[in-house]
Amino acid sequence: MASRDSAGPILNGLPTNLPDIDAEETSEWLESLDLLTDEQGRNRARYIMLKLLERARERHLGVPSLTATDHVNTIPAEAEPWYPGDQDLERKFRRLLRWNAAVMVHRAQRPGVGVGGHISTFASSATLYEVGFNHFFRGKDHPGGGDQVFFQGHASPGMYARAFLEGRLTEERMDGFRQEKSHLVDGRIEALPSYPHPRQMPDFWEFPTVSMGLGPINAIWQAHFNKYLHNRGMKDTSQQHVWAFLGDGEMDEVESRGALQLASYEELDNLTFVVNCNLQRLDGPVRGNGKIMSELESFFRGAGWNVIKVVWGRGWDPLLAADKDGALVNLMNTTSDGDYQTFKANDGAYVRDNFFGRDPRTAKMIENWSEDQVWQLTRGGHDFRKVYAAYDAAMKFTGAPTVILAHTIKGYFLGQHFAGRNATHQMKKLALDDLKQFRDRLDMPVTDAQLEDDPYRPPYIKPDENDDRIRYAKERRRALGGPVPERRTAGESLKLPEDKAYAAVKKGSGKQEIATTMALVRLFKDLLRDKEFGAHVVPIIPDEARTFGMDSLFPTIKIYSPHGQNYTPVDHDLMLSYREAKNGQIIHTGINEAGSVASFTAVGSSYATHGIPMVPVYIFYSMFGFQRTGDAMWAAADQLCRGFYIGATAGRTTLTGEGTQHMDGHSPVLAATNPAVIWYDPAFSYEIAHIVKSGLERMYGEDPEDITFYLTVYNEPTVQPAEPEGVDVEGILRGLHKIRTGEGDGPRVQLLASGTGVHWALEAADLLAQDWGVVADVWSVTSWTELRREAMDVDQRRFLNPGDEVEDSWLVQQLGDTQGPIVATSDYMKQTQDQIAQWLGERYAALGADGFGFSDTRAAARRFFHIDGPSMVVKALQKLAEKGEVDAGTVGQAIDKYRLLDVTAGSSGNAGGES
Ligand SMILES: Cc1ncc(C[n+]2csc(CCOP(=O)(O)OP(=O)(O)O)c2C)c(N)n1
Ligand SMILES: [Mg+2]
Repeated sequence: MASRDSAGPILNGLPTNLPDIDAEETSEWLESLDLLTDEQGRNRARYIMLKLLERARERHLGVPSLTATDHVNTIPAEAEPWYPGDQDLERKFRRLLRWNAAVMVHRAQRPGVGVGGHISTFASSATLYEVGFNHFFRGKDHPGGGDQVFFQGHASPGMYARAFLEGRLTEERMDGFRQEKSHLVDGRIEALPSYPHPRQMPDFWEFPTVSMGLGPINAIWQAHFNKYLHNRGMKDTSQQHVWAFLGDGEMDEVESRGALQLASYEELDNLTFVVNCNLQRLDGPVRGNGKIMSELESFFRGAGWNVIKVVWGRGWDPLLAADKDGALVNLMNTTSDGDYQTFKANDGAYVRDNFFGRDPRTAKMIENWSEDQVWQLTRGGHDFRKVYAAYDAAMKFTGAPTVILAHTIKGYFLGQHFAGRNATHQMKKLALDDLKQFRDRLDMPVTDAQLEDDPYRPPYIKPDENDDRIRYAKERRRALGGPVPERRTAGESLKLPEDKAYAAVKKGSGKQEIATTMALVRLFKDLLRDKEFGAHVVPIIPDEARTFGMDSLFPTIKIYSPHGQNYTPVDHDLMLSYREAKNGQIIHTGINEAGSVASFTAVGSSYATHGIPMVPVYIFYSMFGFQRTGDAMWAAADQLCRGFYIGATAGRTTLTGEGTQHMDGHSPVLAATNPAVIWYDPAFSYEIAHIVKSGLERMYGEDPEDITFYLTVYNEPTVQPAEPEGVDVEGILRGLHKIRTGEGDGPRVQLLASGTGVHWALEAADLLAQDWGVVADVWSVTSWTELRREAMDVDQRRFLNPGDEVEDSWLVQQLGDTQGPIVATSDYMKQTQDQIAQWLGERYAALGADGFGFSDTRAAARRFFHIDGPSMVVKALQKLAEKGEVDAGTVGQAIDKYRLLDVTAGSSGNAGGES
């Protein structure tokens, strides 16, 4: 195998094994390069080589692209645009922001409160944000529609400080930072959440970003969704831009990088990432021995992004212009991030000695400079002109997304104890001396006495409305369409489908056996046909449409692709041909659950971000839902998303043969931890119809709730019964309804089951009657979790309001007066069924599929876990025997009769179904 060296000088290199068809010509070219290098120096030769590469790319010669450039600004000083702002007022306003942001966090550390916050992150990114606020970010009233800005979570104090100065937040609220329930002023809560949390502050924050990595991927899918709405003709989003402000440490999250290729493939030029490269994360340097900016540059460029580096402030421009032989650039290129950080934690003398002093030519450049002058050389991310030039270029770039890599200092402006220190991220307050220096640096009208009087409460500084700085800032926002961030919810309403859309599914499947997955897909097909409503449904499918029988949707509603379909699909002559279209309705995300949830998040919050309610229906392989992307689903809940999660191929035993990493017996337990997720585990198609209808009414009806519905559906084909006359719709929706009343005399039991387990309970009821003379009522539990939540709520109300009459929960109303033991089962771990145990006392016994799944037949797997029909029978007999209602010997007889310990004797379950 060829070693890297022998593969040629350029990595992933030139094809060295090509024959040389004109050796003489080749050697002439090589000679002239040698000559140039010898006579004009390496720097000149390098320049020529780079120019040649540039030309070669222009001429499409197929040479490898350069992914890294020198550690200097991408936009040269002479190409910078004119700066349109009032620099002086903007600088003074930034100072007010710096002060108030730090003071808010500092005051939250006052004795007895001590709730913390972050100071250094915003200190490093204030200029990055302010150039955006003054010149780019569009508010909701802008004629082109508003921008969507993802703020770095830990920079929230800066956003609050701005809202405070703009008059959007009061001083009381600032003082309630991170005391969301306890900061009362005249009996009212006056508080602010720690980070961007739309659920806690729904008229302000739009995007929860503080779980690092979710901001970047969600921003990409938000930009994707904006184009989707546009290409489908649902909204003109051509003027709306998505901005994502990210940390350089955050870029190590897989979610931060894992969707970059999608953004370039889809040509998301409506998206700009701004990575705040302060070279530090929480504990210390991001790449002490390396260079995060160069690494990210290569990475993004390799993924097809437009990359703009903002490395140095304008003070460096004359030095770089004078750097004829490249000594300064060489120093810049070869200094590691760890050293850059240390420079800014020291002083001008240190920088002179340890940076410029490393080469006599660079030392000479600044020989007559004072230490202060050296110290004043800033990084690009703190120079509003450089930042403006980058944003301006990003906005004008078409055909690809842009990333701006901005070099900054963590803790900038906060003084020696903060700037560049490893601990700076976690420093939540300023010592008295630091406060005084900070005040001096910012020129704040605060006296020593004020600070000394109560060092925990340095005053906020808010000039009145007529102050030039405030007027300017507010005028800029007015011109750009109003405040940012702002979340609005008053949008258009959705006309829900009429009852007839549900009729076919309620009729059942006749003699045909169909799985509940299929029933659900049929229902959504019918809903899609609704003229007005149908267009609002957005099926989100990772690479599993065929598994779920959704390929039949391809030819009708088509797969969204901004490029359309420029090839002839291999199956073009088939009815179910693979169809992509620019106005396609299906979002096919590829094998990409993280991307799917990001897409769900953008679609499911469209009612707010775009004022257009859209209904995401994200259908996924059950196992790869809540456990793989649970955190993103939590963030979707924070973002007040609405829509349907469909966990298909659900259950620990139902997906035959797929084995332990596919057979999901626990997602409902995970989903139960998310308060915004309403889980249903329907057994029959008519239940699905009522649940989906209720979901649409609750999420998109007159008085919409900020919830998501989660349905688990199975791939086991069974006959779907028609909806029974007088079906208990309330019971279906509240979590429990009786589907069979046992006839005759004899000891009585109650059998509870959900999803595909309902068939086992029906089997058990038959066996109990036939073999043991026991009468069983059978209940379909559509939601163990909802039963529990309601029962807990009743308990809580009784606990806190002891005198009040509180109605029993549905669970107790339905089961409280029934007769006999209660035996429960499902295709999930026992904890699922145990959710209702505490209200049913010793009557209750649950079976469950605990442990890892495995590959086998359904009947064998159900027997192995002892959750099947015969296991229910034995459990019921045992409970009856405990009460003396059947003879104690029957339990052993039943175990023998059904060969309960023999997995080959299982009888519960069909074969077949897609997986
Ligand atoms: C998923 C996740 N893991 C860990 C954290 C904790 N955390 C908060 S901020 C931070 C460091 C951030 O560093 P960076 O992204 O470079 O941002 P900076 O503050 O330097 O701008 C960490 C680890 C988190 N918020 N989310
Ligand atoms: Mg950082």
